[in-house]
Amino acid sequence: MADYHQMWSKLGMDLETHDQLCEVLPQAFGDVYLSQENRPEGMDYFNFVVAEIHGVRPAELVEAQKQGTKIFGTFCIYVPDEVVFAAGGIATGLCGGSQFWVPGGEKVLPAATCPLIKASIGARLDRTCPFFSIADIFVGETTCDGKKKAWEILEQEAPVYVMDLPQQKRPRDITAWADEIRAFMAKVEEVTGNKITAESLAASIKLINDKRRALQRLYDFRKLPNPPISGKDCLLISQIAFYDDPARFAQMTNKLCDELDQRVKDGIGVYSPKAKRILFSGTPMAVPNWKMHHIVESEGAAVVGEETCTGIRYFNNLVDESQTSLDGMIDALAARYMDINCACFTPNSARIDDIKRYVREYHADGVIDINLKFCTLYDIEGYLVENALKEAGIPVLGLETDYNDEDAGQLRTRVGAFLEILAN
Ligand code: BJ8
Repeated sequence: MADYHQMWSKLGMDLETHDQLCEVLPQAFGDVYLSQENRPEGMDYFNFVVAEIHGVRPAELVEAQKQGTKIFGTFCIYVPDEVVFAAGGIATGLCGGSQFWVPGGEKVLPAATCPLIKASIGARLDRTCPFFSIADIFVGETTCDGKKKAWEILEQEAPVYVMDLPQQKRPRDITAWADEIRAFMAKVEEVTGNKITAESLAASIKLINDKRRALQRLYDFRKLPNPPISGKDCLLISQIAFYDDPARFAQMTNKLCDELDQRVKDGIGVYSPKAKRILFSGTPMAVPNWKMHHIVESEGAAVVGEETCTGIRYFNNLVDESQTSLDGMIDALAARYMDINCACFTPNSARIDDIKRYVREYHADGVIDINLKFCTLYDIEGYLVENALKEAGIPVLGLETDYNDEDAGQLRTRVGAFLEILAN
C-alpha cells in the first residue's frame, strides 16, 4: 500500500495501532486470495482496491469532502443509497468484519454482542478505520436490538440518524417505510444542503440499479456447471460493492464479466468437476471476513452463492425505473427495500422460499447456514431454516462462528464431514 500516513493523521487516527492492522491484512489477503490458482485477470482491480482499502477510496472521499460533498456511513442494506447520491452525497457501507476491531467494541458493549456490531463500534472508538473517521454522519436503523442500542453509544461520538424499519410487511408497513424514506430525504437534504429532484433521484436509482445488474450478471456465472470464478472472489467483489464508487464498480464488474464470458466459451472453470456446490445462508460477511469461504473452498468444495447481505440479498431486486414523480419513486424504493428478507422481520417465511429457490438456481448440493455468534435473530430463525430445508430434502449444516480463528480447525472438521455426506 502507498503511504497514507499524512491523511490518516489528519483524520485523527491512532497511527500506531492502525499500523498493526496494515501489517496483518496483506498477509491474510495473500493467504486466502493470492494463493488461488487460475484467477481471472479482471480480479486485479479488486485486488488493488482491497490492498489499498484504507488508502485509495478514503483519499477519494476526503477529496470529495474538500469540494463540499457529505459522506454518509451506513450499516445495513435497508438504507437506500439512492437518496444520498440523489442529493450529491456519497454513501459508504461501514460494517466491520475483522477481529482486530472487536476488543475496542467490547470496551463499551457487552462481550455477548455480535462481532459485527462490536467491530463496527470498535473501529470508530479506537480510530483505526479511515472510513469511520471520514463519515460526516452515520445512518443506523432499527433492525436488531444490538444495533439499536449501539447507535446510542455511537451518537456520543458523532452525528447519527436512525431509520425506523418496520418489522412486518403488511401494506401499512410498506407505507410507513415510504414515509421513513421521505424523512430520510429531508435529513439528507439538510446535511448536504442540496435539494433532491425527480431527475436526480431517477439518475441515482439507475446508478445503484446498474451496480445491482452488474452483480446479478457476475452471480449468474456461479449457476453454471463449471463456474469460471471462485466463491471467494465473488465474496470479495460483493464486499467491495459496499464502499467503492458505484459507477466505477459496475464498470469494473462488467469488464470482469466480459472476461468470464470468454472463459466460459473456452471451457475454463476454477473447480474440480467433483467439487460439491455449497450455498451459504445467514448473517453477513463484512470485509475482511473471508473465513468460511476459505474453509469451504480449501476443503475442495465450491461456494456457489450466499443468501446473505454480502451476497444475493444485496442486489437481488431492482428499483422500478419507470416512475417519473418523486412520490412514485419513493414508493418504488419502499417496495424494493421491503422486499429484502432479513431475519429482523416476522413472519419471514419468504426468506426460506428464497433459500430454496437459490438452491435450485445455483444448483447447490447443500446449504451451510452460518450464524455470527450472539446474533439471536438469525440463530433462532436458523431452526426454521434448517427444518424447512430438511423437509425439502436439501442437506443443511448449521454453524456458528465469529471473527476469531480459534475455531477454524473445528469448523474445518465439521465442513469436511458435511462434504463427505454430500459425496455419498
Ligand atoms: S438486512 S442482516 S445488514 S440487519 S449479524 S448486526 S442482525 S446481531 S447485520 Fe444485518 Fe441489515 Fe439484516 Fe442485513 Fe444484528 Fe445479527 Fe449482528 Fe446483523
